[in-house]
Amino acid sequence: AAAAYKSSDADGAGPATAFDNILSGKWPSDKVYEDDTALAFRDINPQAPVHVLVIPKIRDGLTKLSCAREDQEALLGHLVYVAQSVGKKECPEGFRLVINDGEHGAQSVYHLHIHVLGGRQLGWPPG
Ligand code: DGP
Repeated sequence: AAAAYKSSDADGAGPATAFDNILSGKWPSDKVYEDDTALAFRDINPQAPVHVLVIPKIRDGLTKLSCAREDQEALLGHLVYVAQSVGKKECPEGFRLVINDGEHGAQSVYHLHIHVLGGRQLGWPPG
């Protein structure tokens, strides 16, 4: 069974985000995958026909990728694994994973998330 999310899981490293409300069930989300440590749901403002966000259920300091600690390597690997499984299933012709980090990375929600984008031909480089 998936571990229940508690609002006290949010640490002092950053304010609560919209994703806390999704994890607690306060706000609805279109979930595509869930396990003990990861949740995947559709982005509210999709930039492609498939646009899914993969997040850790417990932020534990991961406001952004560059806050990662060495003891979180396995969790990061798991999130990438979940992201590729969503991409492979929903975008058989290919997809892109994106992690925006900080201001220049155009990050807006400070709870680590991997964007899974696909369902159309994507351009390169991104803006
Ligand atoms: P980023 O710029 O990388 O921090 O992307 C944050 C993404 O989160 C952005 O594409 C919109 C999405 N988002 C923000 N709030 C919500 C929400 O309440 N629900 C869902 N499903 N997505 C959200």
